[in-house]
Amino acid sequence: LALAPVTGPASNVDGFVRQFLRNLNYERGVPLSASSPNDQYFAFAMTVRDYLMARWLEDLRRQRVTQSKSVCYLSAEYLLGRQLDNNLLASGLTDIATEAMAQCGIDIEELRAQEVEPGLGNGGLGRLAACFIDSLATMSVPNIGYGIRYEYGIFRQTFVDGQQVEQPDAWLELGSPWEFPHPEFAQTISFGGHTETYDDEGVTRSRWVPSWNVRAVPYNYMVPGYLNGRVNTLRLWSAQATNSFDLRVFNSGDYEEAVRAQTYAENISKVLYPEDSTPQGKELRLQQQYFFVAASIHDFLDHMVADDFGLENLADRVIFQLNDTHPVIAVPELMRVLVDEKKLEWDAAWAITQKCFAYTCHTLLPEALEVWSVELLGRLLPRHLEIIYRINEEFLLEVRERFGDDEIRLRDMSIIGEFPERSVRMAYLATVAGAKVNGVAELHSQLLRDKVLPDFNEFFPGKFTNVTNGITPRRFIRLANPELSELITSALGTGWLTDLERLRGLESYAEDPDFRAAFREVKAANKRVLSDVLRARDGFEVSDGHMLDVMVKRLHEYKRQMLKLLHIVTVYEGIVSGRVDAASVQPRTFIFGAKAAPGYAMAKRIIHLINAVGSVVNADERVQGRLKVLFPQNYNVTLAERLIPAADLSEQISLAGKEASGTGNMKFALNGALTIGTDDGANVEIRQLVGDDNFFLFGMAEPEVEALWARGYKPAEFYQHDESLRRAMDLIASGAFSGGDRSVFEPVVSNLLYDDRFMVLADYASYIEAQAKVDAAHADEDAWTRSAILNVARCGFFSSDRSMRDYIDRIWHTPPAF
Ligand code: 26W
Repeated sequence: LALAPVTGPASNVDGFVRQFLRNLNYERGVPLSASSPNDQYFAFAMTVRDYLMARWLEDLRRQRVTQSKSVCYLSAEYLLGRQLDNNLLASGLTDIATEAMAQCGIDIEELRAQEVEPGLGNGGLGRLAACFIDSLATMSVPNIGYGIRYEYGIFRQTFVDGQQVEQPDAWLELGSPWEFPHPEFAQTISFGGHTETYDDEGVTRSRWVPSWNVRAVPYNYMVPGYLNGRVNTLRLWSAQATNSFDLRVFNSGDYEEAVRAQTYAENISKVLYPEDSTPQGKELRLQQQYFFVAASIHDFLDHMVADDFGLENLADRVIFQLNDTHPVIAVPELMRVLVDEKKLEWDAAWAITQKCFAYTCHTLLPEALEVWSVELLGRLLPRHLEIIYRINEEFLLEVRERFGDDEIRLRDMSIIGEFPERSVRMAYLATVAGAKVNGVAELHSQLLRDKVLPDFNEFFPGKFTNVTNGITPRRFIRLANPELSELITSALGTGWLTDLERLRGLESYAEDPDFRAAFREVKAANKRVLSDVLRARDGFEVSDGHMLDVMVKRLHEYKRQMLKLLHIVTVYEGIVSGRVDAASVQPRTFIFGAKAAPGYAMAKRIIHLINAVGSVVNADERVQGRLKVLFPQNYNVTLAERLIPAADLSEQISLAGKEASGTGNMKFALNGALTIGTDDGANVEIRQLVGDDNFFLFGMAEPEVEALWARGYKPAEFYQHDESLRRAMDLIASGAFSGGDRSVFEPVVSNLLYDDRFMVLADYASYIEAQAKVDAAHADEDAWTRSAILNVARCGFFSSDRSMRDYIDRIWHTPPAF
């Protein structure tokens, strides 16, 4: 990879200082002497931005001029994390900027702390999108990421008496130096109304007569590649009321009603829905989805496709990658544009559409598969509903041709479901329309093919494929773990950050005692950094010499934070009951990080219980120095970057067959934590790569889960037959963690005993046994470090650069460079 020459206004310390002061004076309107940390942060960020600007403009121009194939990534979420350090790293300016700030007498750490991370996503899916655009820029693949500029991102989580309370995330309150509004490229997006047919020179055509519209204003964000001088674009849409919007109401003299209508339009990009996995079927959510995909498609067609570019060849110019079902309404929108506006024949339009889309599925939970009621879809997007009906009709005709009048199969495969209400199955629509459909880890893709969509797999041979997820090593190794990065570079030289398989070279170092000592020192240093962060942020004290056992991810029953908690209660109960000698227990600090969807009552009870167990355990002298439970509030990307490099043990304990992939699992392994995990998602591939000796496997595999369900799962039987489990559950039920009040956590206990959809009790014994192995392994410091190094050495596969290569080879077929 060629290092881009450092040129431009800020390419040396003097230049950086001058440009910084200029920005402070002319963009912020303050002298250095009177500037606030926020002013300084802005001027600093603008200086980095200025440096990247020429490249950005050039790459935008090139994307238009060359007319080579672009990847349009359509995603309702981008969980970006802080931008400043990433953009400094990508531009190679870190040292220059640090020195420049020192010369100005400014503490660069204070500037970093000013940035509020753009939390425009819920979890895995949104963070994956952010990793992918980083990799595409680094690999010089022309790409536009399209999404929504939510005014409020994922809520800020606080705990009040141990219970989650949500607060709005006003990330734009002080503005953002990274965004560029382009009102001149606004699109008008319509909704509602009715459809009609009309005579177009002897041809009967349909058209949509909408009843209201909003303006979609694009905001551009730079996506710089790592030291390659490329800058791609992330384009997020913001909703604004149109002037014409309520002319009628204004004219009727109802000023207040008109202003209310304005608010209605602007609500569309107001807030990110915090549900991750259970769609609520809310009208505003469908408005968000259509709003951003319609704006994106029109934007691309209007500004990126040359006038003389034949639409029949559109697939040579673009692939729209659908990040889960959230953007799938793009399919009937492109059909509407081609048929109603460009006046193509239906079959020609459908042939184009089927080549321009590909669909990634990110879940296996049936309740997470989005459906929209026909009533709602028809009211908001009547023409799109007609188009969906026609797509379905023609699809079912083909199915009938192939399989005969198999009514059950036809009903099962129909894009329109009939129960409990007539609705559009978005995953089916995406599957029928997409050139390819992929899952996000080998196991997930296999289950998708064989269990979720088997009829479609049979009908469309070759359509289903896998691309295992990945993570960007720039953010999650280089930025999050500078000490480890330096150690790796000292062993392997540079180059590994863009060719992560080179980490293999570390295997031999696992046998080198000096390297192991240095590796341990890195971990220890990262723990000290984390300790400082948690002290400042949450008032926590992290004890020295503890194993850090970390479980960070969304709170969901399938991920089984309850299983982790039962382990903690088991160890605690063992010590306080006197059956286990405290001195024999390996000192451990358990760290949780998790947000619960605001409407997910059971998840919120589990958060409450984690905090309750933490308060009791941390205050109990009998386990002092041995056990500690920490639950910092508001887990986000910024905190993840501190927690992961400090972790010893990574908890990946979902019920087999439920976690599509997981990406936190990859981040931990690449930062030298060992995994305790089930045979689920990408854990399977991690274990294959690192080897059984370097991974703590437990629990049922997916076929066993299936078999137990088939036999009839009775969780109470596990409770009755396992004394240790009984003691732990009884302790929770006794009110020991709720001041003697047995009612507080009764629903959690009952749920486990009588329902336990995710088979926590069935996997408990196996988990406890695996945790005993963890204790034993951790007692041998050298062997543990050896395993940790091998985890790093063998996980290069999980770079999102590799994921992008797989998408290019298997799905996009885009040329590798501009
Ligand atoms: C409200 C509807 C809804 C439904 C599903 C919202 C969000 C979703 C997402 C698909 C949930 C999600 O983030 N899935 C995660 O995607 C990651 C990236 O592929 C995977 O690593 C995780 O296993 C998967 O849970």
